[in-house]
Amino acid sequence: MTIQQQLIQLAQHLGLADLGFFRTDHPGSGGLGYGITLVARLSDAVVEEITDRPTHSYFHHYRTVNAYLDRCMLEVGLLLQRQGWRYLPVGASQSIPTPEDPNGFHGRFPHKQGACLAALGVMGKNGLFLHRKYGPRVRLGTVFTDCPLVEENPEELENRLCEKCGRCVSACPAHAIKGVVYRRGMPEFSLIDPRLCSEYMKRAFQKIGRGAVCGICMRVCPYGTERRAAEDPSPRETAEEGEEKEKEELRRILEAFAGSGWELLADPAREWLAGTVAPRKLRDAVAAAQDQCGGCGCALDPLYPKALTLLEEIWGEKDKEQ
Ligand code: B12
Ligand code: SF4
Ligand code: SF4
Repeated sequence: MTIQQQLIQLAQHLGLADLGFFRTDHPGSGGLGYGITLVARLSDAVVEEITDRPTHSYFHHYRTVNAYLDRCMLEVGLLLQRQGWRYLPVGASQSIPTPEDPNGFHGRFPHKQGACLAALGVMGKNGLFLHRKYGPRVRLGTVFTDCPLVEENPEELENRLCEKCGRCVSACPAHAIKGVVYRRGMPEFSLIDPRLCSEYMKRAFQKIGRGAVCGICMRVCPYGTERRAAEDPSPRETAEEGEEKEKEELRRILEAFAGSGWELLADPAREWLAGTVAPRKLRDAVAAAQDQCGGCGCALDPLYPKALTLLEEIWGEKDKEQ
């Protein structure tokens, strides 16, 4: 298994929603040259309780997810280090004041930039990174390394939804969102005024989130929720097309499993293809096979994590409903 496959497997094991790879010469990268973006999904239930103010639950969730991301970045880094590479994690939510920016409106590296370069999504008018599937309801992390990783999605994605929308602009109580659609190469803070946002949070939400959170511009954004039902095919394809492709890919993997001659895996895969096995049973069989054979270097190795992800993506929600 390549190191990149191991990283993807680790990310799945840790419960991350997505992982991306990019090259960079940003000064924050410590000259290491490669970046890994980690994406953690926020709870829809928590985000949807945000109204014209954040909630205590959101503030707690924000802190928990930051700690979780910091932990995941460490695990990713330790895996790289065990194999002889250097790693440098960027604090999930650390602002670093400098003489040029005493307010600390910058981190060591803006995670959003890495996430865009890894083509995991796009920048929104709200100044947030919109994940291609989950919209702005994600938090991000970045690990730099000198391990030469392959960029999987060198093309940056396009955002067409913001052009027709402006919900975040009207919802922002601080009038901090300028209403501009992001274009590559724009100067910093072309999208939002960080001072208006920060001062408003500190003034209005001191007793809820110690002035560190708000999230209204994330709550109201339809990207990743209503986008799937809308006509806009950005960033890549409609949800239906995406699901069809995922099903087709899963079918090909299961055909490989069915032809493996390994009972543990071949039997449930064959039953799946014949439509006679429950998603949960197949998932358990693939996970057991991965435990027993994963990492042995055979052709099935990279297929286990892929199959588990596809099963989760296609059947995860439906399975939970059962
Ligand atoms: C400082 C900071 C703030 C400041 C400044 C906000 C800002 N927009 O930078 C303040 C206090 C205002 C703030 C507020 C909030 N924040 Co804040 N904040 C940060 C922090 C610590 C640093 C951001 C930074 O360095 N900004 C510098 C500016 C210049 O960069 P940028 O705006 O991020 O990105 C620009 C470029 O990177 C460019 N870009 C995109 N692709 C490319 C490619 C290339 C090649 C180049 C050159 C540029 C480029 O596009 C952007 C627009 O100019 C990050 C954590 C981190 N290290 O990233 C969290 C972070 C940005 N915050 C986050 C969040 C969620 C919030 C809030 C909703 C508060 C909350 N948690 O409830 C609000 C939202 C405000 C808003 N609408 O943007 C999340 C965003 C998640 C997401 N989905 O995008 C982050 C990433 C934390 C995390 N770990 O997830 N925050
Ligand atoms: S609310 Fe609308 S305009 Fe704002 S970021 Fe989301 S899609 Fe774009
Ligand atoms: S976090 Fe709140 S104050 Fe800041 S830009 Fe978003 S809606 Fe406006």
